[in-house]
Amino acid sequence: MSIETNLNTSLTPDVCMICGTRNVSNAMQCIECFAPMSIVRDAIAQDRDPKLISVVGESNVGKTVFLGVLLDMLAQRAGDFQAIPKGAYSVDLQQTVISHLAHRMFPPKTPMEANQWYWAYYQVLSRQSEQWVDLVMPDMAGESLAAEVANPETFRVIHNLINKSQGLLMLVDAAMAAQGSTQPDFFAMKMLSYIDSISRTRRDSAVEVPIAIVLCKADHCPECFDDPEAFVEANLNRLWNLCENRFERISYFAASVVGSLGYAYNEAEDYVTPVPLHTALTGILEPFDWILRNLKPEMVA
Ligand SMILES: Nc1nc2c(ncn2[C@@H]2O[C@H](COP(=O)(O)OP(=O)(O)OP(=O)(O)O)[C@@H](O)[C@H]2O)c(=O)[nH]1
Ligand SMILES: [Mg+2]
Ligand SMILES: [Zn+2]
Repeated sequence: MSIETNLNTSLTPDVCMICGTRNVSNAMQCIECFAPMSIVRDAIAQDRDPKLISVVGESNVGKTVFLGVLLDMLAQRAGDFQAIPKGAYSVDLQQTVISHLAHRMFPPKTPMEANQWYWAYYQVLSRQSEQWVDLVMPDMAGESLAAEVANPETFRVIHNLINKSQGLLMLVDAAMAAQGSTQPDFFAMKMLSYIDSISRTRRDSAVEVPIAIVLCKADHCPECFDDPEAFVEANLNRLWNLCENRFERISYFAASVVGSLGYAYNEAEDYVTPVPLHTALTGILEPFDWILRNLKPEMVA
């Protein structure tokens, strides 16, 4: 059996790009971490190593909605970007999110099991830099992230994904923070200290991976659009201090997907569901644009 090697990519067919496990040829998903094996094959066909960008944040913060809408904007040539999905699997997340929003619903919660996550592999051209970048962006479940952060290395796929990420978008629930809840502040702190510990950066130097802190659901507290950093300093002060002390490349953004929300009450089951009456995308591209301009040059082995 001969192993194909390539000049411009360090990838090998049938070896998972995320965890390095060798799989049987033509496997659909990695047996170890469930990443779609087509990512490796597509990347080898492109003859370029893809870069990994992860969207992190606790459950219900809005990761799936944000990523789905972002991919859809890129595919429609929003801003300075042009993007091409590599493989039909890359379109599934954006299709799910957009078709739910078109029916005035939010998409369902992401299951904890990694074999059910959506992955997107896009070739993105930034017209400003005139460079194509290949990006892999998985949609992780907030509960799995929380489980891994609480007990590091129990959820290997998350450990590998964060370790290999060349840029991170950390979503924080601005609406909860504005109401005085300390939960988003504590969760974001835990997440960042986890990233700090796996980056194995020495005490006297700061973590290099670029992290965009994105204040989500900013439609509930529009003041965060004016000055996202000031909002974080005032309402998520623990997070702000940690960013200042330990991280080299941090930037703050505010984002919202909905223009107006309604609420539907289910009498039989006694619960209220938010209904996105119309979508108004604000601040979605900016953090992505910043990450692309600040990507860490090499993957951490
Ligand atoms: N007001 C407002 N609500 C939002 C927005 N984006 C998401 N939401 C709400 O947040 C909920 C959760 O969004 P998801 O994208 O599923 O959250 P998630 O982070 O993927 O959650 P997990 O899959 O459990 O990790 C949605 O059902 C909406 O109710 C937004 O821009 N504005
Ligand atoms: Mg989700
Ligand atoms: Zn794997």
